[in-house]
This record gives sequence, C-alpha cells and structure tokens, in this order.
Amino acid sequence: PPSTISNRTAFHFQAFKNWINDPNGPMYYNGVYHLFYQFNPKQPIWGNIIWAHSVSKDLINWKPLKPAIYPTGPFDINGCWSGSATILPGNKPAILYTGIDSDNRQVQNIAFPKNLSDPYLQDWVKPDYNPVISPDHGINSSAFRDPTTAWPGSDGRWRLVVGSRRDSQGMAILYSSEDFRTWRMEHNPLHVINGTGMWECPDFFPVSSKPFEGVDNSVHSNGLKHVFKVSLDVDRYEYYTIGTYDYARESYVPDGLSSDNNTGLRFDYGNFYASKTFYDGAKRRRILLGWSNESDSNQDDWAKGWAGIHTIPRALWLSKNGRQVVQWPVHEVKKLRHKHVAVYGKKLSPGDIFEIQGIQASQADVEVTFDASSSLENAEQFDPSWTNPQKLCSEKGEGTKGGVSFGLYVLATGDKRERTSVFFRIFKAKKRHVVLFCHDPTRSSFNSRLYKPIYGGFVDVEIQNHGKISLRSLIDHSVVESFAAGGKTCITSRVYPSFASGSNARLFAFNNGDGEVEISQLKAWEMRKPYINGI
Ligand code: DQQ
Repeated sequence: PPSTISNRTAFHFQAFKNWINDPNGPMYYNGVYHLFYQFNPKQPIWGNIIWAHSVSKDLINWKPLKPAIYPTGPFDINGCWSGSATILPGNKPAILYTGIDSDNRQVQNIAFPKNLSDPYLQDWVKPDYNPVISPDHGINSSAFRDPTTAWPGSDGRWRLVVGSRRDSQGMAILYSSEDFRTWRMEHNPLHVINGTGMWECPDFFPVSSKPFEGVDNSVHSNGLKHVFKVSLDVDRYEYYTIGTYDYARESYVPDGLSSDNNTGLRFDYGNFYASKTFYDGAKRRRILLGWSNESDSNQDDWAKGWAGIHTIPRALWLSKNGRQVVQWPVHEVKKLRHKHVAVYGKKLSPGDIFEIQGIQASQADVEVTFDASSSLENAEQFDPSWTNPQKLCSEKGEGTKGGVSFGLYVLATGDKRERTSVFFRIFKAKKRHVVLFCHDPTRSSFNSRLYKPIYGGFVDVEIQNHGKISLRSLIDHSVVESFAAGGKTCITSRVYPSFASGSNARLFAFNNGDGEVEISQLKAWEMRKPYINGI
C-alpha cells in the first residue's frame, strides 16, 4: 500500500501542501517568532525555490503568511536559497540569503522589512545594490551559499560566513563589513577541513553551559565555547564540533575533545539536515530547527501532495562535561499533551513485549526510564574497532536477541508485524559500559517503495554507575523523534506505516536481552493537533 493521508504529521511544522526543505532566517522579533523556509509553491518535489513565511507566538502554532522572498531581479532570478536573519542595532532585522543569479551563479543578497510597524513583517524589500557578496577571488560560483547570522567581531565590524568548497576542501569563507552593505572577504576562512566537500548551511554560535539556556551571537567572553556545524552535501548528514572562537585571529579552533576524536558529532543521527539555530531573546535560549526529508518515493509524494517537515524546535546547550551539546524539545510542546497513561516498576523478563494501552499512540509524546542494573552483567563485550554506531545498529538490529537490549516499538500494529524499533543496546568495554541507541524501521511498513535506513548513535553516559537510561520519543504519524539520556543523543526517522496509523497505532516496550530490565517509569501522552499553516 502507498503512503497516504494518514501519514501526514499533525504537530510538526509543514506546509499546507507541496515541497519544503531548509528552515531559513528564524528569529524572534517584537514578540513574534518568524520562520521562513525553502518552498516550492507548485509541486511536492524540489524546485522553483522561494522563501515561504510563517509566524508564531509559541513555536508550535504557525500562521502562514504570503511568501517573503521570491525572484525579482537579476541577482536572484533563478531561485532564492537558504540564509539567515540578523537583528541590527536599532532593532532592525536584516535577511541575507543566497540568490541564483541570471548567470546561475550563487550570490549573497540582502533584504529588509518594508514596514517595521507591521507586527508580522510581511513585505521584504531588496535594495538595488544587491548582490552584496559575489563569488570573486576564484570562488566556485556553484559552491557558494547559505550565509549565517552575522556577529560583531572584536574590532566592531560585522562578520558572517558563507559555505563553500575549494576542490574537495570544505570551507566557511569569512566576510566582514562596517555597514552591513559593503562586505570584504577576509584572507583566512573561519574554518576549513580537507576532504569534506561542499559545506552547506554552516552555523556558528556561542553555547551556554547552563541547561536550557542560550547566548546571543554577539556575546564575547573568555572561556565561552562555540559550536560550528555544517551540513555535508557528500553524505547528507550534519556534523558539529565544540571549540573556541579566536577573536584576534578570526578563526575557529575545535577543542578536539569530542568523544569521536573530533571528526564531528551530530545534532541528530537520523533524517535531519540543513538545520539552523537562533537566539530567542524572550526566553534566553538557543533554538535549533531542522529539516526532515521524506523517505518514501517521489511517486508517494505526488500522491500525498506534500513533502518535507521540520523537527520540533529544540533548546540546545553544552553538556556538563563540555564534550557535546544537549537538546530538548521546547517546553511549549507540552501544551499539546492531554490524555495520558503511566507505568511504574514494570519488570520485563527476557523476550517480554508489554503493551502500553489507553492512548492513541499515532500522535504521542512518550517519556520512559529503563533500569537495566540487574542485567548489566549480561552485556556483550565491546570491540573497540566498532566506531560506527549506525553500522553497529544494523549488525545488531532490532531482531537480535541476547546481551542487554531493550526499548520501544512505536507505530506498531497489534500483531507487531508493523513496528518501528527505538532501542538501546549496552556493551561492556574495558573500564565502562558503552550505550548504543538505535532506530530500526526495517519492519515499519508494508509499502515496498520506502527508504528505511537504520540509524544509530553512541550515548555518552556512565550507565554502570546506576543502570538507568531515559528515552523520550515524539511520535507523529510519519515521524519519530527520539531523545536518549535527556537529549544527549537524538535520532529522527520518517516511517510510513500501512496499517499502524490512526487508532490502529500501538505502543509497546520490549526486552530482547538475556536479563531482566525494569520500566522504572513511563508516561505517554496523546498529543493535540496545533494549527499549522492552515491545517
Ligand atoms: N538547500 C538550499 C541550499 C542549501 C541546501 C536550496 C541544503 O541553499 O545549500 O534549497 O539543503
């Protein structure tokens, strides 16, 4: 069976119809959250790209407005691609975005609100002096896009970076400006890495070590850590590092401390791309938005009439040990919770599958803490050569019995022939245990035309100290967004159940391991449907 209307998400951001991709220029301005996004007004496939525009008071309900930025001049006549917003002194927003010009070159353009007293900033004007940044100095004009939010450097001049590559060297080219109009390329890029290919949608921002808090892009202070993220066109995943912004040298220096030897961590180990953060001045937090592409076929997208969603906005901060960021859905999403069920102290013996009944589990928020302390001795030996968590999840997929392995079946049918597995597998290494977190959609649907990748990430916790691990999953018809260990490892998957939809979708907890595992606590809420872009 093809994916159908029943697979449409209910509380995730999406367009009324047609194609959406990257979140663009998110900002909080005078009491309103603005979100722009890459949109094809005509079809449910990529093309004819403009900036659609929605506004919100709570990041959950979204009012659609008319498109904000669309081709109007030689500097963007072939498309208006991704970019960012900066709020200039005097409380004046500016947008910088990539235009595809009349020669099909990628150039950077600026746009300003026409009328600052319009609370929704519906009309945007593009000055005649566009483009403001062109691919000069030997820059590859088909690999030059996605300007970041700007920040003031130590000399007071504005800085921003544009994603690019020179041959296979990925780079974030640095520009500076006195007046936000005339931009000069700095001799040294902010950051480069050989062999990584085109850097799309770079993001660079200071990060707070206080849980749930954020720091504005303009803040300078000693010891303040920065995050640098890119979306890699070569593998379609995003990678970030934590490091220091050297103001004097105008360069970013990664710490080299991240658990994976600095080759890059991931905000999300699943279907998540072209993300962007912004500083929310109202609640003093940094918020991350990402695009989650469809993983059904084009044929299915034409039948559905829509493609692409954004993930639930997440607050993002630095973990206690400073080695990674932590993410958590914004608290506003809890407004959608209503009817709920709870389970306490439920023991799962090896092979047990336990149904959590009483809510409609196709549109739900589940928070669970598992206690595996009595089972840790059963953990399989970890082989240090297992450095690829995604591969490990595939090799030890959801059907693999033994060791320590437990989790949830979400979007499952009563007979469990359809199910998406969200699970942990715990291994014993030399000094500590290793926690692997996986999404396995292998059995998620009877539709044979789906892309069903298994995703995985390691979770940086000391489970041997207490045996407990928490999991939260936001389940919304065709998306499962999971947060392990309070948001240390996140995975998003798109799944299209043929039968486990609407009131037929069930929720189970399972134990595939050799020892007992307890559900210390589980709460599952049905979620209400907010108003999103007309639906
Ligand atoms: N999407 C935009 C580009 C960006 C890519 C085009 C990333 O600006 O590099 O729709 O998904």
